[in-house]
Amino acid sequence: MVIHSTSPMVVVANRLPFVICKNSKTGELTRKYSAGGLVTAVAPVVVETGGLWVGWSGLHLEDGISAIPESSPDDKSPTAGLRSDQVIPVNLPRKQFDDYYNGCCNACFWPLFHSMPDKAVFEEDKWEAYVAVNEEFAKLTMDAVHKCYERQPDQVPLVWIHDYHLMYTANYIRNICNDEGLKVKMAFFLHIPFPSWDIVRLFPWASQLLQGILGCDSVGFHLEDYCINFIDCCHRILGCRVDRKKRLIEHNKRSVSVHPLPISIPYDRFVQMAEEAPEAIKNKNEQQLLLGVDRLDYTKGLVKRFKAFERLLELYPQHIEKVTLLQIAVPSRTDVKEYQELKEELDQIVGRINGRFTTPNWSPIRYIYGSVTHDQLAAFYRDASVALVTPLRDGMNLVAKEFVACQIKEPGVLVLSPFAGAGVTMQEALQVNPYEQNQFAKVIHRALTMPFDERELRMTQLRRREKIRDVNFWLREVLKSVDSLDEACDSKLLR
Ligand code: GDG
Repeated sequence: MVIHSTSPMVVVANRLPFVICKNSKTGELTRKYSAGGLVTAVAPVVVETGGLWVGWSGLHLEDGISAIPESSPDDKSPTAGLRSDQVIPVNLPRKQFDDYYNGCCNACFWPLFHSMPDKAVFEEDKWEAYVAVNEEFAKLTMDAVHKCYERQPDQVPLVWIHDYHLMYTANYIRNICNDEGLKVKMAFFLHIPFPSWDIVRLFPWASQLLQGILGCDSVGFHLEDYCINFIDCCHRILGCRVDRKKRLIEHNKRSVSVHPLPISIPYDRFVQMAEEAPEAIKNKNEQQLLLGVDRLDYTKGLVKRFKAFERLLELYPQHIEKVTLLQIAVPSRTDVKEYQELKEELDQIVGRINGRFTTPNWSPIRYIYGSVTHDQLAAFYRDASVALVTPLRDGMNLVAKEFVACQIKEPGVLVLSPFAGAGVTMQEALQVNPYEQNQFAKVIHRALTMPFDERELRMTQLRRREKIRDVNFWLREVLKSVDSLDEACDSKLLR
């Protein structure tokens, strides 16, 4: 589907839509594309509007990237049309990148924004690295803005900044634009939750952070609740005047609009993959598959999920030899200690549960520490009886949506935590509070034994909603929220 936007779109994200690989012998650079819903949806708009993408290439300053390689002739990915002069790589010294990315983004903002402040590490030098890196992103974004004006002088570029890595970038861009007398539209989208005031104020530099985001004209979150939290923080921490009903914040004599924009998936692409993928499970009639698909991250609640599964086997032994839990845990942030410890804990729990219940013909848990191909993933989604999407906290969670899209055969059941953003709209799922083991086990049992009619009814409703509200719908809503800027925010201050 083509999405029309006249403004050249400049996407600013921690990563480019592909990584650059350097051949250690020849020094040759190539692009490696990793498919994700966001890139699939957004890259074509950047191409179509003659925009640019600013982000980290996967290499460091020490690696000495001279130029961005063009896409290869056989490249069929959504980024194939992105010419090298539409890509601006951010190359940083390794140490600075590490302080910014691991030290501040992953060790501080990630746990804090998932309302797990005890895990958050607050360190001044890491915050300083974050600020410096955000400034570097802003400078390179200005190069992109200049290129847009050279190529399309009559169009005001739309700068779209993504996620918790770049919350301080917009303010810099605004200051430079003001100095140069340049006009840009600026939007920010946060992919993780925005927590309540009581959590945000623990961050020692909270007011600077909020002012950084308020450099934008339009700020988007997955949920209404996250919008409310952000508006509340601007009011209570910065003392801004706010209009909660219209979701407007007054800052530095400007109005900033706030929008709930729940992200989604390329639904039809997942349906097609499910139609084409080979059988995932043998002996399907005798075996039921419980499926979990997550990055290995403490927010995803894997420890509690395994323990609830163990409780299920204790409370309902009829599932022994009949049900298998297949957990795909994709390695993530492997150089952070917290993640290494979690991996060890999970290895032990899986070993213990399998040791306790395995019979000559069956093991209760199949645990893949790694990733599977998209086709395999679609086959698992299609053939699973139950998907367990039970994070302790999650901005949205795309796995819940991908699972229902792929459920093209016998309808299965989605077990969903209300602490995922997806839990707010996917009301026909079986909701479970992952913190309480007995209830958790009972809900899994209910899912495994649910009558066909009820499964079908729930799944049909879930699929209908996700088909309509897919990632293209989301992108159109984002563009609408930016288009409405002129009328809503053109310096009309709150009364
Ligand atoms: C952040 C927010 C928000 C997983 N295993 C494999 C694989 N995956 C893909 C899934 C899915 C993606 O990874 C995971 O997306 P989630 O949304 O579940 O989670 P985060 O990575 O934490 O994403 C989240 C999201 O941003 C978007 O705004 O929903 O709340 O935390 O697409 O399919 N893909 C393949 N093999 C695997 O083994 N190919």
